Amino acid sequence: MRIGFSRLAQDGKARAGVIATPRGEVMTPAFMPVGTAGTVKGMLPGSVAATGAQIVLGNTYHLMLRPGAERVARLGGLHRFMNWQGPILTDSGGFQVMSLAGLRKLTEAGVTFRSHIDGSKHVLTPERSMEIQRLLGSDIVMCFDECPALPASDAQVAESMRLSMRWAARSKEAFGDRPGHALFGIMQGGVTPELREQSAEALKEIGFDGYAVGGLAVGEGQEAMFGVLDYAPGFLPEDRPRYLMGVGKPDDIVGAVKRGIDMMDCVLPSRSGRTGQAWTRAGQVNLKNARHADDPRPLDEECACPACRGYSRAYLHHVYRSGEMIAGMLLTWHNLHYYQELMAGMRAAIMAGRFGAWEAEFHAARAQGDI
Ligand code: PRF
Ligand code: ZN
Repeated sequence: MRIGFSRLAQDGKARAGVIATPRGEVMTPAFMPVGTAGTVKGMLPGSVAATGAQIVLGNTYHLMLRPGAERVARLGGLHRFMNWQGPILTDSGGFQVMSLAGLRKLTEAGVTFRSHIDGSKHVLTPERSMEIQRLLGSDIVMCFDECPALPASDAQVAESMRLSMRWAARSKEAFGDRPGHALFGIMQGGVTPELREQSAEALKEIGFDGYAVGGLAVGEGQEAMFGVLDYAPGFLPEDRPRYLMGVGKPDDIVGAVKRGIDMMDCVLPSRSGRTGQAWTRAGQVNLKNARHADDPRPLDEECACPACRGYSRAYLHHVYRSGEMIAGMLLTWHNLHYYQELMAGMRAAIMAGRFGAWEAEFHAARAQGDI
């Protein structure tokens, strides 16, 4: 079976659809929780699914260093290893090498770098990244790309984009023909329309199952990001999923979907859950704050997640302050639940042709402040 994408409805530029994979369907717009090292931190796979997530993300960079891709393959692949039977998308490692690794050397061939864990030396190329993602058993494989660190000159962004497009062609060649598995290209080009268009043209020429917008949410700010998203998705084929990598806060996600993005991933809901931050209809709530110490109310009266159904703000504050593991577990669950509710709300609104009204309600609830 080929991985397919069906568009079910469109409202303005916002799209609702479904990605069909041999491991199950993914309704879009979709938010993918990040399971970097073979776990969505603090959550059992069944709990991740209970929040409504239908696909999780894994990372080539982390898994190649520890426990190693060949070892995961010997143990039956990543789905079996982490006990997540739904679809998995893996990032290719290029972005994480540039942001996490120690000493690194970039050449036409690929990147040589030192592990952030033990300083050991490794090489990633488009070919090796495809091999690792195959060993992991990834359902949606990402091209090996380079995302230039900011600040970068126009010439650097252009040169980096062209390198990423040569690597995209090598990724496609190395990926080969693997029915049941998809390969996504990654658009680069910074905040320059001409470079974004050239990148999209190069990717379309090669031909991919889906197309990602990379190189955003790297410090340019929401206004600049939305500026690119006003035109960049329009350069990509309408009949393939569009994935915005590493985004974002709830209002970033809503703005991206409004501009034609179908998939997103971000560590924010899980990472901020571990640091005492909750995301709600009314915006961000900091459970560290002493004002919650005597508050018997749930985090959000209207939320159906276990943290809100079973516990008070006072309890969440207490366990966070006490350094108890359950604090991160409950807040991660709530945050992932909230993110999935957000996606479901947008999906239903797009299907009903009322995305504009839904968006107005989303912003109005946040403007009211604390709940
Ligand atoms: N490329 C890859 N992964 C990514 C990015 C990218 O540009 C980003 C940028 N926000 C996040 N993750 N391969
Ligand atoms: Zn909740």
